[in-house]
Amino acid sequence: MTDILSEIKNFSLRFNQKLEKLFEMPKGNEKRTVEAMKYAVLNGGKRIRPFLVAKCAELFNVSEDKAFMAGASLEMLHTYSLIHDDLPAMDNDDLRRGKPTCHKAFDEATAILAGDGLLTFAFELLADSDYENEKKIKLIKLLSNGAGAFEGMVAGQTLDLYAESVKDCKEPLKLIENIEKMKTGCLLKYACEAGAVIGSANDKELEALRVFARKIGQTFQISDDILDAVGDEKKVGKTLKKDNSQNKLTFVSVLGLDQARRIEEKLTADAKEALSIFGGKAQTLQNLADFIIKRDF
Ligand code: GRG
Repeated sequence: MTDILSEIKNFSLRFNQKLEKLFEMPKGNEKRTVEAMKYAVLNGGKRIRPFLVAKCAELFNVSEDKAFMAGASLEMLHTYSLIHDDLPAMDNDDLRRGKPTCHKAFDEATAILAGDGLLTFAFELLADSDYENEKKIKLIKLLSNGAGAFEGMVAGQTLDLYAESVKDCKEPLKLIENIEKMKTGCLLKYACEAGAVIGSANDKELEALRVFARKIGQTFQISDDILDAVGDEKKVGKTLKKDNSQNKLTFVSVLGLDQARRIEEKLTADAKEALSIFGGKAQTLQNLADFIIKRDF
């Protein structure tokens, strides 16, 4: 656990140094939005998604440097979703990554623009990257699909908003599983797919990584719900116990804490098993699966 934690932290240090260099500050007043984008992106964050891209790519002997641009563009997109999720019209949060949310540090209009800017920047980075054209197009297609409103993250967020108004839901577990699959799972799936695309994985390898992603996506959301219920606000860096006070459907409210923990353990075992075709090369990814359920932030 400590090994994987320090591996992720060391990765983040290298990643953040390169990430910062991607922001060129405009000279005019338009720089305010770019400052807000930079504030939100460089404001902490575990960097799990770019770490996943890099480690999946490493299975195919692709260097961390080569995987960087796919990870960076994903982190831009992920941060846009956090900025917009924190807005008063959505979750209305004051704290993100232990610091004031983007709309608190700047203002609401700037935070909306910063999210828009990051979403667009993600695709610009991929378009400008030095991956071969065929891979670039695949990455752009997969990312837009995973982030989008038809079956991706925006679709999941839409269902989540709708779920808040559903009274007496008949199949709550099905509903939250579906929300999680799109809202949280799609970007984690993309992270694994991106590593596979960069590494020219074959169909069997791509499928194994997709199964792994699905399982860790579920554990990621369950652990997020557990942290909301019983986590330490200082460590997690955001306002906790909101789910309960808002009567939200979550894995903890539907299954109870013990059952949620049992399911997480089974999913983690399945995630690790999915990687068996890669042998010892997948050890770090298997450790990451363990980290996701044991994390306290
Ligand atoms: C606003 C279009 C739109 C989408 C929002 C990201 C998201 C969708 C909602 C955030 C709410 C939430 C708690 C989602 C569950 C899991 C999740 C995505 C947590 C945040 O990701 P971490 O823990 O965050 O990787 P860091 O800060 O480490 O990057």
